[in-house]
Amino acid sequence: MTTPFSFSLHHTDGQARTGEITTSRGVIRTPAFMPVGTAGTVKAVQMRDVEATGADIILGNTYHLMLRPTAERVAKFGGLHKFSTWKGPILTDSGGFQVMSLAQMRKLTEKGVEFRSHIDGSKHMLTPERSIEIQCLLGADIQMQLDECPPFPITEEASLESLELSLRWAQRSKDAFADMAGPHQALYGIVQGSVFEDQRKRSAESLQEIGFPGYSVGGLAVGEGREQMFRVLDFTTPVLPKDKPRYLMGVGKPLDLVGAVERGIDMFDCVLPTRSGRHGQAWTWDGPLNLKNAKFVDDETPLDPDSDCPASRDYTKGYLNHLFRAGEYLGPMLLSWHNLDFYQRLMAAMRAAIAEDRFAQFAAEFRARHREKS
Ligand code: PRF
Repeated sequence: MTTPFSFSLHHTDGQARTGEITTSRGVIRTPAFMPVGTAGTVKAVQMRDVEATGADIILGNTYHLMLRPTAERVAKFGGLHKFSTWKGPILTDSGGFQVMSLAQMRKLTEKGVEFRSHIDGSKHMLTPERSIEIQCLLGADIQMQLDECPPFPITEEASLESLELSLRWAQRSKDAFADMAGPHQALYGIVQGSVFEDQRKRSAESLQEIGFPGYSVGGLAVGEGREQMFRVLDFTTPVLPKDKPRYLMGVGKPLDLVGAVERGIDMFDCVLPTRSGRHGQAWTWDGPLNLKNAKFVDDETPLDPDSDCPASRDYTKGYLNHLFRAGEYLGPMLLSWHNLDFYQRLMAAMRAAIAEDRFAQFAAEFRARHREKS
């Protein structure tokens, strides 16, 4: 018997919550950060090393995998878990957001979104039903409804129209999921509504009428800025059910994570730790460091002697500086690994602070120490 999907809330401290999501492939401790494994790989980091950082779940992308190597081919290999060697749970995004940011030609209709591949220009159609079919072929444990993430800024009228479309797609996604998936899998609805309070409320309420085992907050971190994002979360999380996980999509920097956890978010994903790691940026308790900077040439200290991650503990900043200056592959590999480790340690610290009713103090201390400009 496979374990059905469930969420249990262990403790709350203000709006911040800690708990566990149980899936047939393992437990996800929340608040959780999901490393992004877009194309079936967490870029430049081996799965065993991702696991050793303490990540309980990774994210995969419908859009990239449907184009290459195709969902059908992944299914032939036994699904994305076997194909990639990641044994824990996998969450997949539905594809609409990536179509809008990456595909060459896009035509949005009631039926779905038609687009041309950014890889070879071939034509494809993604409907709510096809997105779920692909996510099932991949074997995703947590799946996303197809939605439209509108650009920012957007007028109230255009946002409402987009939101209504996403709600109709939510129902179609749920119907398709009921036909194709099992009780060990879960489908999340995605709250949209840009920065408009009444629209966010309408979205959250309508999604709850359809009924989902988890709720994502989409349409944020699209250029509105941190303060606006926090303001939207301030009125969005209170209208979501307490007993279901809440996932803030595509967020963010460490200070975004702390502020969003403070506002009741349970799950995150972001390319930042791996992407910035590939470009020479290391995230630390004190803030980001640019390891390419000449000031590190003779620095004989590691990024974090207290970590048990080899990338953080065993290599000097001077060596990392050398790797980036010499264009060596190991530079991006080590910094991606270090950044993932730092993100997991930040999440673990937040979970412990919530469990011990000292989250406000933790957040204040973190904000006092963490400087975003290096
Ligand atoms: N919708 C989906 N995926 C997403 C987003 C969204 O709004 C965002 C917005 N930050 C990131 N990824 N489906």
